[in-house]
Amino acid sequence: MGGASANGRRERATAIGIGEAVERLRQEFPDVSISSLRFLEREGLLGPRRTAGGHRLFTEDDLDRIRLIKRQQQQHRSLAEIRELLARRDAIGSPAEISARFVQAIVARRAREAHAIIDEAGEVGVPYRTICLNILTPALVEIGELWARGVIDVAHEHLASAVVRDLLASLRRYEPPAPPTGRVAVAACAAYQRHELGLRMVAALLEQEGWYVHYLGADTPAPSAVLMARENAADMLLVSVGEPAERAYLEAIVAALQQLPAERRPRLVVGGRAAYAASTGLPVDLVTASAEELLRWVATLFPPGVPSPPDGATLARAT
Ligand code: B12
Repeated sequence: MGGASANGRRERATAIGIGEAVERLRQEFPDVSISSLRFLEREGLLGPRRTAGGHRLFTEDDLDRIRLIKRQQQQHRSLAEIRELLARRDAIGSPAEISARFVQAIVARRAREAHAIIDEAGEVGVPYRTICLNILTPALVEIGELWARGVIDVAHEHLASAVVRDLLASLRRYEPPAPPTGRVAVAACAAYQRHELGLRMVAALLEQEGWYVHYLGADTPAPSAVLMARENAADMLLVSVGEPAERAYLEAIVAALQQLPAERRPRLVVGGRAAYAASTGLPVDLVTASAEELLRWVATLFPPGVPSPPDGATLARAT
C-alpha cells in the first residue's frame, strides 16, 4: 500500500479510528460502514495501520484511497479493475516523487511528458487538491529556485506555467465537484501582479467545494474587482498580492468596499506570497498565504446548507 502512505508536504499524519472514518466518509458515501471497510481490507485493497492493541488507524491518505474505491464502485468497476487502478496508483510514487519527475521533464524541455506525468496522477485517483498543493506548488517553487540560480531559462518557467494552467483545467474531469452551494466568490490579482497561478488554484479548489468563482486573474484594477463582486452579490472577494508595495492596492479595495452598503459587502480575503506584509492593520476578514487555511476557514464560516452570515462586520468596525 505504498501510495496510501505517501505524504508529500501536506500534514497528513493524523490518524483516526474506524468509527470516525466511517462517519467522515458517510457524508460523501452514505453506504460506507464498518463492515464494508473491513471487507475492502480483506480484499487487500486497503491496509490501515494498527495500534498496539490491534485497532485500525486511518490516515488522510487511507480516506482518499477509500474515496477513490467508492467512486470506482459507483462507476460499476469490478474489484479486479479497482485493484489494478490502485496498483498503478501505488506505482507512481509519493507526491514529492511525482513533483520531482515533473520538474525534471520541464528542465529537459519536455512539456508533453510533464503534462502526462501529472495527468496520470489524476487518472489513478490522486486527489485534485493533493495535485495542486503537494505536487504542482512545490514544483513551481523549485522551478523558481532553478531560474533564480541561473540553472534554467525563463522559457522553462513559461513552459511550466503553461502546462500547469492547462492541467488545472483538464484534471478536473477526474474528480466531480461537490454540488453547488450557492456561494459566490470573485478572485483577482493586484494591479500589475502577473503571478496568477496560485489564485487560479485557490479558485479551482473552491469550485471543487461547490462555489461559483468569477476568476479575474492577473493585473485587475481595484474598482473593477469590487464592481464584479458587487454585481454578482459575491459572498467573498479573494485578492492575491505578491509584493508588500501592493498594500496601496488593498487600501483601494477596502475603500471601494466601504462604499457598499454593509449588508452587500463580501468578505475580504487577502492571500499570496506577500499577504501578511501587504495587509498589516487593514480591515480584512482573513489573511493567509495558504489555500488549505482558506478552505478550512470557508468550511467554518459558510457551512453547507446554512444561509450567509451577516456581511461586512469587519469593514463596518473599521469605519
Ligand atoms: C511562474 C512564475 C512567474 C510567471 C507567472 C505566470 C503566471 N501565469 O502566474 C511570470 C513569468 C509572469 C513571473 C514574473 C515575475 N516573477 Co515570478 N515566479 C514564478 C514562479 C516560478 C512560480 C509562481 C507560482 O505560480 N507558484 C506556485 C503557486 C501555486 O504558488 P503561490 O503563487 O505562492 O500561491 C500559493 C499560495 O501563495 C496561495 N495563494 C496565492 N494566491 C492566493 C490568494 C488567496 C486569496 C489565498 C487564500 C491564497 C493564495 O495559494 C497557492 C497554492 O498553494 C515563482 C517561484 C515561486 N517560489 O513561487 C517565481 C517568483 C515568484 N517570481 C519572481 C520574480 C522575481 C518575478 C519577476 C519580478 C521577474 C522579472 N524580473 O520580471 C516577474 C514579476 C512579474 C509581475 N509584475 O508580477 C520571484 C519573486 C522573488 C521575491 N522576492 O518576491 C520568484 C519567487 C522566483 C524566485 N525564486 O526568485 N513569474
